[in-house]
Amino acid sequence: MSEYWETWKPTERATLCFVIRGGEILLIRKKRGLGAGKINAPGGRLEAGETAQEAAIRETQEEVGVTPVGIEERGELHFQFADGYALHCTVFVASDCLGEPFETEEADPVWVPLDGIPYHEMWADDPHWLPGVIAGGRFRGFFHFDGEKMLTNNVIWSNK
Ligand code: 8DG
Repeated sequence: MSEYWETWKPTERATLCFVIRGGEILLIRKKRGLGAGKINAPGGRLEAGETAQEAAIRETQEEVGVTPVGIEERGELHFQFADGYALHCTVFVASDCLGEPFETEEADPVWVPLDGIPYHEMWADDPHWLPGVIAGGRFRGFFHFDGEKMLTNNVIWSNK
């Protein structure tokens, strides 16, 4: 890993929570905020005093009305944007959720078959790590973006 990332500090911290159950994955069409219009997992920025896991659960509840269960941390994303914004994002996978997802002001939920993930509607880095996460892997990813354009990518997988 380059010296650049060793000294890198995020401006903000966020989470993503992928509920994967019965061959399907719970995704959202995000309606507002960073990445509006894109397909993503539920998630968002940490509030003061919250752990990443608490934020992942809260954001999933707020965005699509379900509570993820069997949650485990599977990766860390490091995003450096050209305008200076730096975002750290912890990636969680949940094995189930309580309740039925419903549309909110923030997001429209959709269950997608694992072999039909719409990467062309997602952030450009996602195909570099989401397939490995679905296969059970753990990773750290490091990316430079200029707006929505990915400039560099580096994903490191750890042994299971
Ligand atoms: P808001 O309510 O304050 O508007 O938003 P929030 O929910 O607090 O934060 P957000 O704007 O939704 O946070 C950005 C979300 O997007 C957060 O979950 C991390 C996620 N995200 C990025 N970049 C990328 C990316 O490249 N890939 C994926 N899959 N997710 C990303 O910010």
